[in-house]
Amino acid sequence: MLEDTIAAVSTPPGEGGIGIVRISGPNAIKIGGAVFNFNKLIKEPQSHRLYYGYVKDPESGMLIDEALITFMLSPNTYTREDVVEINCHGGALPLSKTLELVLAAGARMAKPGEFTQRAFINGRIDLAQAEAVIQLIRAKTETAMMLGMAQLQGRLSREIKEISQTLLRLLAHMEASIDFPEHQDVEDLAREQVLRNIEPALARLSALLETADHGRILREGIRTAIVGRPNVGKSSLLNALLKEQRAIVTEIPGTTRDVLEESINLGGVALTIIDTAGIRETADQVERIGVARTREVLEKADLVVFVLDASQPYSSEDSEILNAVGDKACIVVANKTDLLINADEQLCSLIKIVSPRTLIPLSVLHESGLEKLETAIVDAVFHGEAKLPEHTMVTSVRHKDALRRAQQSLNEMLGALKEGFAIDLLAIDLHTALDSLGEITGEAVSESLAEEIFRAFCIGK
Ligand SMILES: Nc1nc2c(ncn2[C@@H]2O[C@H](COP(=O)(O)OP(=O)(O)OP(=O)(O)O)[C@@H](O)[C@H]2O)c(=O)[nH]1
Ligand SMILES: [Mg+2]
Repeated sequence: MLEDTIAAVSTPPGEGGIGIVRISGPNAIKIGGAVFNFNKLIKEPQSHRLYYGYVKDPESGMLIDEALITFMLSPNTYTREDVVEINCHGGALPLSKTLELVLAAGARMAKPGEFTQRAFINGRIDLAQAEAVIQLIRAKTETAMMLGMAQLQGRLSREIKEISQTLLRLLAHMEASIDFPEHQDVEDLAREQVLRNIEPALARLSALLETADHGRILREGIRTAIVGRPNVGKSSLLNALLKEQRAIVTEIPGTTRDVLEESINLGGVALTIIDTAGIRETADQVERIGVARTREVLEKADLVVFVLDASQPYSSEDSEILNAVGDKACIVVANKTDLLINADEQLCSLIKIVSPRTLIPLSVLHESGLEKLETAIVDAVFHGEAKLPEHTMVTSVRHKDALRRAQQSLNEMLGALKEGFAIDLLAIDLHTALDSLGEITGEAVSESLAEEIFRAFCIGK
């Protein structure tokens, strides 16, 4: 696969000052040279220098674009292969025509993420670092960007490698005692080494795992679902948080029939707010589907904002919704407080009903209480401390899953050790744990999984 040369437009579609065609592989230099006319005589272009000239069709001699070209020799390149970048004008035609010429000259169209995949295969970055590239590209807040950058620099990978090193040393002890079964002292030493070193390794794993939910939320945002009966003001609340008239608001119950999703930046944390169809028993088919979707959203949410109409009595429908929320983190909003005549008393009784959940009185109409709600949202998820990433953080569900499996294998090994199981059985658990950790950095990852990860990239990356 690495024997062919790949090419793609590496800048986003649309018009821009420049657009870049990137070529990588053994024939990159030759192909780049074939489609380019230097404006003065250049015998041997130097690596990592920018040259001025024209993209030219080698067959017809037609000039396509005025451009800059860079030849970058292996190994100091993005992919570690020879790389050529042609900076064209950023328009659809100059770029697609230039790419066409490059393909005609012998390159193959790159698949999504294939440049980064080559950087991984050629050992410039590991899998966790490759994933960090997508994180960085998709970051919606500065915090998410910082997390991506830390992972790209290899912070998580180093931590994982250190833990793996410890485990590998233990494995060596175990294998020595398997090889010399007649030496009881070798086995005793192995058991003692495992006992002494496994707890610290487990502690490091749990410390990483503890950062996982926090890390994912910092990266992807808090998924906050707004739920409640029809007409209580859910869509009005979404619009107020977004500060734009995104969702349709009417006095007709059942206005929202589908799920709406929007992002805002709340003090450096991305908040994905999801407006849902009001939950109620209904004969209307469209609305029923909407309600079913609401229930799905509820399951995946990190946080639920349950909206009540404070001017209406708390009903059995309300309590049914609260039951559906279950033990998810939940903030209750008492909306339409502007309609209350005896506000204190009415709110007091609501507070009792929804306790121990926090109740935030609100009037979307009068725009009062919104700031309190925003603070409560961040508090609910971060328990008062939206910490910025100082230490290594796990931000991906894939990594979390692998860490948990490693932890499980080590715990099983520890249990077996204490029960006096044979050392070769313990070694199996240790191997499994090492494999799980290797999935994070990509040392022990299946080809299909790696493919899947890179498919999530855009073309040209
Ligand atoms: N008095 C008052 N009316 C409000 C307030 N917030 C919303 N409303 C009104 O309540 C009605 C329903 O608002 P929506 O935001 O559409 O309610 P919803 O919960 O999204 O309703 P469905 O989509 O039907 O489930 C509209 O007429 C709003 O103008 C408020 O704070 N005070
Ligand atoms: Mg609505």
